[in-house]
Amino acid sequence: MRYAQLVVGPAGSGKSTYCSTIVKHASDAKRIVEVVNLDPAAEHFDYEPLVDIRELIHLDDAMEDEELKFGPNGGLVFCIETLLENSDWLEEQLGDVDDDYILFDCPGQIELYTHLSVMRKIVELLENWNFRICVVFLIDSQFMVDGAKFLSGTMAALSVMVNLELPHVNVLTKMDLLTKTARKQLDNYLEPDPHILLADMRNAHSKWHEKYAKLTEAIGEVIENFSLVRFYPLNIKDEESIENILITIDNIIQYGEDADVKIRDFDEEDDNVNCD
Ligand SMILES: Nc1nc2c(ncn2[C@@H]2O[C@H](COP(=O)(O)OP(=O)(O)OP(=O)(O)O)[C@@H](O)[C@H]2O)c(=O)[nH]1
Ligand SMILES: [Mg+2]
Repeated sequence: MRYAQLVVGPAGSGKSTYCSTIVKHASDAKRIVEVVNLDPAAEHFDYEPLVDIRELIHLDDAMEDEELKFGPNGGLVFCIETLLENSDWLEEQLGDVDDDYILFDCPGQIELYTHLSVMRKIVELLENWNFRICVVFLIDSQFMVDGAKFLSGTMAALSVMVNLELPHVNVLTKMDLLTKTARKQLDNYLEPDPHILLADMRNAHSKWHEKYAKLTEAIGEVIENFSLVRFYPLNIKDEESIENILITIDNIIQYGEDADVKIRDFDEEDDNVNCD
């Protein structure tokens, strides 16, 4: 068995930072976690990728092509489709290492996960290659601190769940940036309680709420009754917070239960540092 996290979420939600944070945290525990960059437009990340889609195709290739003439969003979908057409390339790059653990750092265009089928096809490929996958949906906690935003973030998380049909963990990123008041407000929502949400939206006296109060209420109840959506806060400055997220995901993909946990001999590695 092989293990993977598909790291998805809106633009700038912290996907690449999450990947480098998990790699660093894991390596401190002498555990090997690799990252694959699936973002053809990535400009910067703080990890050494095992595989980089930009070596196959860069967003600029699609946008600057005289015939294709794609804009950034169409170009991105084209790049992921190109990756699918070249699945042999990806398979070869990933190798065939039993019990490995890979984070897939995905692009930030939310439509890739909510209604297009390209990411679903990537998932099918990975499953065929024996990966057990957990989707990690990241959302910036700063956009979740009032009732309406929380509801809209929840709906985004739900549509990813429904579209990708995989075990799923929602993570609230950038907790270190929240003020005390915002953190308190967010705590009310972490175990989603439609009553608190509704009270909050009622207090907002918005026209939308007046008109759609029943809809908001119904959505809130569906979320609660089916325990559909839960959010895990992540503070990358707190090792315990990182560990909690990792343990949660490991349990979901049953990592460590039937895997020979990979441990790297760091002393040996340090003697052979390759600085190219
Ligand atoms: N303080 C703080 N900043 C963060 C955190 N996560 C991400 N950032 C910052 O937020 C910005 C975006 O982070 P990225 O990790 O590049 O986000 P991304 O989701 O990979 O972005 P795209 O790939 O462009 O969609 C960067 O400036 C990060 O330094 C966090 O947990 N805390
Ligand atoms: Mg990124």
